[in-house]
Amino acid sequence: MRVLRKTAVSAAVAAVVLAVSAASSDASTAGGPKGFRPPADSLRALAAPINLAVGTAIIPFDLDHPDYAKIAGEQFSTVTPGNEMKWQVVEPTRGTYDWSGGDRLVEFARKHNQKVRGHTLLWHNQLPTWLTEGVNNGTISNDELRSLLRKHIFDEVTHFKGKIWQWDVANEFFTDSNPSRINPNNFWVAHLGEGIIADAFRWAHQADPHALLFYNDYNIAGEDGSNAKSDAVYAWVKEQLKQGVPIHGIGDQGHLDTQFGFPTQMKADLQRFADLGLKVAITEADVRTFVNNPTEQVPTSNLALLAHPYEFSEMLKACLAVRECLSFTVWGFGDADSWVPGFFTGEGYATIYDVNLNPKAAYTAMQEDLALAAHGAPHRPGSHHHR
Ligand code: 9MR
Repeated sequence: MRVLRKTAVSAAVAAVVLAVSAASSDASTAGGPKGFRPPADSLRALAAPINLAVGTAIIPFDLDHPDYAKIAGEQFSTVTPGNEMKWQVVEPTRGTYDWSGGDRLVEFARKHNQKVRGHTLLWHNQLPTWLTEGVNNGTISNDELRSLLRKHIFDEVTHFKGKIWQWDVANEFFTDSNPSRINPNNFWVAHLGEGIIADAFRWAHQADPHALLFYNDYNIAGEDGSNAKSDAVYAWVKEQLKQGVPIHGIGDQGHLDTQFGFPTQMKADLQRFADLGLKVAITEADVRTFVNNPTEQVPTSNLALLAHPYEFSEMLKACLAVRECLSFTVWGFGDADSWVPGFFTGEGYATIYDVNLNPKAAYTAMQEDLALAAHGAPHRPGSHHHR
């Protein structure tokens, strides 16, 4: 069945692509400024008619590699720096900023008519050593830590002001427990209290009132099975909104693993955030599975091979079904560069292109879903019964 469906839809993709290519260069709305036009069958072009941004994290930061840069530019309408806007990278030495990576990404995005997701201002990971050491050895007091954070957020958001579409202001504050709650042992919470999250949003909003400010986390769209983490974030964000905290969106990272099955309430969870008046986004999509050989990235079973495109497709469809879902971003697009094998022993195959940057079945599934979402299925001629 799956195979038949795929064949039929592939024909639909082809038909749409022909129609789009035949149209005049006006189709460049899908594309970009003069001189740059993405292919009609690219993910970004297929998603353009419904105004969904399809994105990728730029990991590795390989914008000089022609094959890599070609895919990054042609397929995606939004980009996220994998690491280049994190505090550790932008202020490796206290008081000395290095914006070079972030600036480079912003320039790449401008050339390719892409929007930028800024990532991330307040997180417990990838902090500069001078900061964590200073806090741990007592030379940086909590008061000073607070003013350092305020300065970090103001300086960074101001530096990129007007160039960032969505900022992941705060990242990964909730526990993976049932019930879930803001982690009291989180570096920021332990030193400055839970209210620091709201302050971060207020500071970011003051620095760039036009950027959309997101709370970003993993397993907050049902991936934990119990929905406990989603419930906790939902209750928290509802309260923040009541207090007037400038939070505009919730990002579900979307790091899935085929061994757990697809989280069927993803769409409902995204929708209930949207019903609070928030935008939503899938911000770091990938689907890992068990692999035979980490360097070859070949799944161990047929089931895994089938589950992989299925889960990408279901996740994309959950976003497509929710009007307020603005963007669907994958966390890197090539298996050779994914973070997964380094973090999950024995797992991999998590992205939509293989180790040689050839598109996988998950890529095709996304093309098909986007084509259907944007253009519908071809109309059938009426059937006449002959007696
Ligand atoms: O992809 C990032 C990788 O290069 C870094 O080594 C890692 C450090 O923790 O962070 C990765 O990105 C993370 C993102 O910033 C937040 N969500 C989880 C991502 C994968 O670990």
